[in-house]
Amino acid sequence: MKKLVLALLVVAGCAASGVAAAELPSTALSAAGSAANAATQLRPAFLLTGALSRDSQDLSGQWTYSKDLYRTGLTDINGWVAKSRMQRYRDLDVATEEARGTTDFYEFDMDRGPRIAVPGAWNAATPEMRYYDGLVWFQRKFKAPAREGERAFLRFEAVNYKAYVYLNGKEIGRHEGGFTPFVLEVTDALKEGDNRLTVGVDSTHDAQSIPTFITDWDLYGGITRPVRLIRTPATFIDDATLTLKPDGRIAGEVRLQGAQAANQAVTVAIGALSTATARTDANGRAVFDIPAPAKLERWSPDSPKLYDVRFSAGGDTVRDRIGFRTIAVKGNQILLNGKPLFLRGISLHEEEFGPNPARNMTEQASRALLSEIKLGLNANYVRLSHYPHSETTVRLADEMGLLVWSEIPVYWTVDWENPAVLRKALAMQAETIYRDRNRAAVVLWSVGNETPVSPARTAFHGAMADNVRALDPTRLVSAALLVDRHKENGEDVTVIKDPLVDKLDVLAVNTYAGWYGNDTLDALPTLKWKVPADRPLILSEFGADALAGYRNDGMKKFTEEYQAQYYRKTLAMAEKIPTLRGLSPWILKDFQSPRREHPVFQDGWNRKGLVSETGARKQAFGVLSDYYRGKAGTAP
Ligand code: GCB
Repeated sequence: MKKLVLALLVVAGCAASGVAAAELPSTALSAAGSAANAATQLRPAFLLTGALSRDSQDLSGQWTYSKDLYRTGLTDINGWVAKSRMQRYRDLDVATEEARGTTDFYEFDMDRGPRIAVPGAWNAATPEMRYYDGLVWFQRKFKAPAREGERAFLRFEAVNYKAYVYLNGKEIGRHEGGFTPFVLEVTDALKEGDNRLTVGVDSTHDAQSIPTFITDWDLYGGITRPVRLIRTPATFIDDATLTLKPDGRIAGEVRLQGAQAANQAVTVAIGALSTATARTDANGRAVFDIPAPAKLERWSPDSPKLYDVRFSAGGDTVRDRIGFRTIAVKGNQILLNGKPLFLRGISLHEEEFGPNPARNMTEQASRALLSEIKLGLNANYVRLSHYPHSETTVRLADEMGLLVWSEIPVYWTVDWENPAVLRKALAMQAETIYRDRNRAAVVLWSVGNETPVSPARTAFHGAMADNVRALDPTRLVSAALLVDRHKENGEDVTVIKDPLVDKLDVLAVNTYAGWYGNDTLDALPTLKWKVPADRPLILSEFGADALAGYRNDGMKKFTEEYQAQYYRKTLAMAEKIPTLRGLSPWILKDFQSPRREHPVFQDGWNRKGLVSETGARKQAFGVLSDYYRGKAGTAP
């Protein structure tokens, strides 16, 4: 095995510089190098925290597109620079050029191409695009009025998986990673009047991408979340954060960018409750550490109180709605605001209700899913699997009162020994944490899902756990681990045999006994679990497929009855684990997966949903809903 000195990796900001994480240099840190140092270097050049509250131009709508399966718009044969007749990003009007009748010709025309809705995955757009996996060029034109003295940025909330961004024919930046936002400055590239924005989107995953090319969910290529043109003053608030610390004080930080960033007065107002001031240092950074106002109401799922928080400095203002709560682990308990808590949850993919989802998480689409969880299932918790979900969803969880498990797609097998892959993972974590750290709902950062134990993999996850703690020491670290079953004194015992547990605050395991494998459902409650007594445990997944409406066929697999009985028996098994502090069964809704090709029961859908893709509740939904109703309000 190659030796990986994980602690010695420097990770430079990736989206920030407009450079893909994979292309970043890897330099060794000095002896002073630490996870904290490395984490600082993961900060993208621009964050625009609170972007959603800013003056902006939403570039959603109908864009045109051009498929480019052989990537000839990026590079020609033998890796040469692309032929000009293939370069989709050129700032030209093909029809006008053709009318001139020169010897030049073009093998694309972005203006006369087919249209597609942005945001949204192309897979849902036309039958031809359903399984398209490769490069597609998108274009839209927009008018930008001149604004003297202001800066302009493009903020992409997510492009799956790689993005190549051009404005008016000029490359603005690149980004790798399908679920995190990136911000590119376009102050100099923006023109008064018409602008041509072209984005190359490559959905292809490989052995070095995160995730790799095999998952259990759909490809969903495209500009899947909104794109906005954002204007700021010349010196502006790039980042503003506020959090309630375990000691009862409120800590925060504001970062200014621009020529006047140093030595500026900064004000933070928490609703009408309190106002604090500070001054930025030479780097434009101001920190706050103030006593929590006596009347501060704590955020919780039962009372998801959010405050309007206003950060002001040097003529710029950013607003956010922030909840204040503490989260901690004590022995085998999880404490929310100091009180023991049981996480009544469910797992969720980012896929809206409907027969042909496009992963377009409008507020309405997201609210429909979260309402089914909060109100239908009586839940207080959601596992947002297996990648960072949209900002819309996380903000709604804040508003509706659902605690959140957040993860990046370090899933199944990853190229553990490759430092470039680790760099991507750490950068992705940083982008997620910087985006969501003002969200009270988010309490758990997960560092992986079902990854097979090996020294290289454990070192990789260990570096991720250190990175999370350096970026955000206020939340808990977990990972969805595999369980191990063996015989002890002739008895079948389920254990966690994974050295990664030493790096985690909360243990979590996925278990599918009764679905995968040969266990009968009646055997489930008798299965013995031997897990650490001094640590909280979550069952991060369990589930069984059922086709909605397939009933009364004995207790066969894929019937609703089988799934319902599977839930009853698994819950009975779970009840016997004394350190169990939460559940997020797999999964709320049937979701698309190219792995699931049984023509009668699956037809391209993973059927472990408690509701069908169109929202029809299966019998097991009622089983879990009743169970959670009984659990609500009882001590864990
Ligand atoms: C798992 C994975 C999840 C799959 C699920 C299944 O363990 O974490 O992504 O979809 O099992 O349905 O098999």
